[in-house]
Amino acid sequence: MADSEGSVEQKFSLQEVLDTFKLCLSENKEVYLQHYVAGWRGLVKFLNSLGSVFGFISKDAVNKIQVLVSHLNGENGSQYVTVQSMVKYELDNELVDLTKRGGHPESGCRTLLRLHRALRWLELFLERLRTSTEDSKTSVMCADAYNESLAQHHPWVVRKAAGVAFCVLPGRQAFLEVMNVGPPEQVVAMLGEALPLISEVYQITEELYSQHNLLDLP
Ligand code: 1PX
Repeated sequence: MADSEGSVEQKFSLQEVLDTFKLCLSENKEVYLQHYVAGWRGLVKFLNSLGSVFGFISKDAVNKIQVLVSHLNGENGSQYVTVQSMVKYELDNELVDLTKRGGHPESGCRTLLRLHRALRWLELFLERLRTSTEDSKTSVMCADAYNESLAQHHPWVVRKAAGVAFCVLPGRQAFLEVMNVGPPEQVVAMLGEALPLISEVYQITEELYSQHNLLDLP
């Protein structure tokens, strides 16, 4: 399995994240929570390799991953096999704060929604990276993708901190190198393979959340 739980030294590889997102979708297009979380673990590993400026971002992502893992490993874990079953279970049992924060601040639904919004950022960013040229700036691609997606859900202070972090991102070439795929053309090819998968997982989750009116969970 592509999950790298517990491994501290393993290097990030885009291939590994790609494999995990491949495993995310079941035959009838349900999203396996276990692999979704493993995909995020891989991405966080990458973020950590970029340095401590990104610590506050990675900390929040790890926190959300842990909340989901504890649902998965909890006594009702069998209800959390897919995002679809999680949504059904939590809604049927009134385990989600729907309009304001209350007794369920760590529901699977609201926690996954935060990562889901971040997945849209990832999709936009990777698409920019894929189609970028040698003189493109990662900081600009990252900020543009952020402003188009996640930023709309963040207060001023978080947007400000994110903006500062983007400025210290490595340049395009170094960035492509830390992906551990090979020469730039190969990274671009792999991104071309990864993006439709990420996009499909995003789209399926988005539709599910929209059907159940869950896109604005507090
Ligand atoms: C192959 C290239 C891969 C790049 C991988 C990068 C992985 C990025 C992981 C980002 C995960 C961000 C999760 C954010 C979830 C969130 O929106 N949380 C906020 C709301 O949570 P709450 O529980 O309070 O409702 C929370 O306030 C967030 C705080 C942290 C700041 C989040 C800024 C996100 C910027 C995303 C861009 C990451 C830049 C990475 C550069 C490559």
